[in-house]
Amino acid sequence: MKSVQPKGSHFIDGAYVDDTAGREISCVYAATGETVATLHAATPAIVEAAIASAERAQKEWAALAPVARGRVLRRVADLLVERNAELSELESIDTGKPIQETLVADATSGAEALEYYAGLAATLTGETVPLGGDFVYTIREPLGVCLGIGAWNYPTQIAAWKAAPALACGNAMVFKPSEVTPLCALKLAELFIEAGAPAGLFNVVNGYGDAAASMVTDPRIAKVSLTGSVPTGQKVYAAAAEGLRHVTMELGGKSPLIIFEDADLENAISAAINANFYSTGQICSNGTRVFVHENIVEDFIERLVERSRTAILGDPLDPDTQIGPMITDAQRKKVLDYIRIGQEEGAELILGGHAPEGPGFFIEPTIFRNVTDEMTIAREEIFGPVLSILTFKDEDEVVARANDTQFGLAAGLFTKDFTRAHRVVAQLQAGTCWINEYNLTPVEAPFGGVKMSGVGRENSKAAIEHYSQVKSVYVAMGDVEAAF
Ligand code: TXE
Repeated sequence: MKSVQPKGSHFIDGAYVDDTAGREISCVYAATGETVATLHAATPAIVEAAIASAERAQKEWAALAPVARGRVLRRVADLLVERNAELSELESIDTGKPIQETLVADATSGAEALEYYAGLAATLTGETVPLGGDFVYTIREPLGVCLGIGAWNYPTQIAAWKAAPALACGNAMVFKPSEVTPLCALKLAELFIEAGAPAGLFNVVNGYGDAAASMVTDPRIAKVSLTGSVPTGQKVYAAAAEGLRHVTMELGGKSPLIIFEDADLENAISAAINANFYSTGQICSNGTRVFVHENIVEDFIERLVERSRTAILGDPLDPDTQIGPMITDAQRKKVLDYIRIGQEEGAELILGGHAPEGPGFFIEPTIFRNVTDEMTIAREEIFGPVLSILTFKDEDEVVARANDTQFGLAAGLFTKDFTRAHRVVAQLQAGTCWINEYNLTPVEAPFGGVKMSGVGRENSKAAIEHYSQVKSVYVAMGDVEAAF
C-alpha cells in the first residue's frame, strides 16, 4: 500500500500542522488491517489555533461580495471533479468502500454540493416588508464560525455537505472528522486554499470525541452540525443548548422499505440491494426493514437471494469489487453480534451471516426472513450488510408498523398505484421518502430526519435556513409619536 500519510494531522490557517503531544490516531486499511497513516489527536493548543484562525477568516470572507464567495466554492467543485480519481482512491483507503462506489458517490457528491451552493451564494438576499409608509427590510446574516462533526461512512461527502452551505452564507467552518477516517477532509481543506479561499475559512481538526466536545461549548462556535449516532447526537445537542447554539443533527435510522403486491419486482429487488448492501450497509438512511406483501414474498426472496449471491467481495481498490469490508474490526464484531441475536430470536438466516476467512473486516451480505417487529434486528440500527424481510397483508397495517420506531430518517415504497404511493407517503414518519427508488440524495432535495433521527435539514435551499439568521430592520418614515 502506498503511503497516504498526510503532512500533518490537522489543516489550520492554510497549512498542515501537528502537535505530537496528542494521542495517536491510527488509520487502518479495513481490507487488510494494515496501518496506512498515523496522526495525533488535537491538543487544546491545536483547537485554539483552529477556532482563532476561523474567526479571523470568517470576517474577511463575509465581507466579500457573495458572487466572489460563490466563485471560490465553484473552483473547489471543479478541483474535486478534476481530482476525482485520486480522491476516490483515498476515500476507498480511508473507509474500505469499493472504488466503483467512491468514484461516483463521494468527491463527486461533494462537488455537486459545492457547485449548488456556489450558485446560490449570490442569490441570498433579504426582503422588504411594506407597512404603509414605514417599512421593514431584512438582512440574511451568517452565524459566524460553525463546527462540523463527521461520521466515518462518508468522510468527503459529509465535510462538503456541511461546508458548502455554511460557507455560501458567509460562515467559516472548523471540521472534526471521525477519528476512524481522518484523511479525506484534510484533502478538501487543501483544495479550499488552492481555490483561493482565505486561510482559516475551512480548518480541519482531527481527534476523538473529546476534541469535538471541547469545541461544541466554545463561546466562539455559533453552530454545530453533527452526523453520527443517536447517543452522540443527544450529548452534542444537550451541550450546544448551554449556549443556545444552532444545531443540525443527522443521526441514525431503521428505515422501512415497503414492497406492495403490484410492485415491479426486479426494480424493488434492486432497491432492496442498494438499500442494504451499498457501502457494506454503512448508510444512515438504509432501508433495513424490508416489508414485502405476503403474496409476493416467495418470488421476492428467490430473486433477491439469487442476485445477492453474485455479489463480489474483495479488495476495495479492485474495480470489480462490489462489497468492501466493514470500517473497523469493532464494527464487524457489533454486526456479527446482531446476526447472532437475530438467529437466537428466531429469524431465519437465508444468506450470508459469516465473516469470510482471511485478512480484513469483511462480512458476507446477509439476509434474514421471518423477521418480526419486536426482534432486536428489526428495532436497532445495525450499520452493516444485514437485510431483514418482514411480511404484511394490508396498507394500514404496514404503515402503522413502518412508523412503529423511534427513528424517522427515511422510507421507501414500491407500487404501480400512484394514488396509493402518495397516500402512504403522506402517512410515513420520515424526513426523506422515495417512491419506486431508494437512497438517492440529490443536493437539490432537502435531507434530514424526524423523531430521533435528527433536527434540521442538509442540502437544498432548506440548509440555508440552518446556516444563517435574519435581521429585521424597521425604518420609520415619519415623526415619532409619544404619550407625553
Ligand atoms: O459514531 P459516533 P461512531 C452509528 C452506527 C455506528 C455507531 C457508532 O450505528 O455503529 O453510530 O459510530 C464524534 N461530543 N453511525 O462511533 O460515536 C466522533 O468523534 C462531540 C450512524 O463513528 O456518533 C465522530 O466524529 N462529538 C451514523 C462523530 O461524533 C463527539 C454514521 C460521530 O461519532 C462526541 C456513523 C461528543 N461527546 C455511525 N462523541 C449515521 N446515521 O449517519 C463522539 N463524537
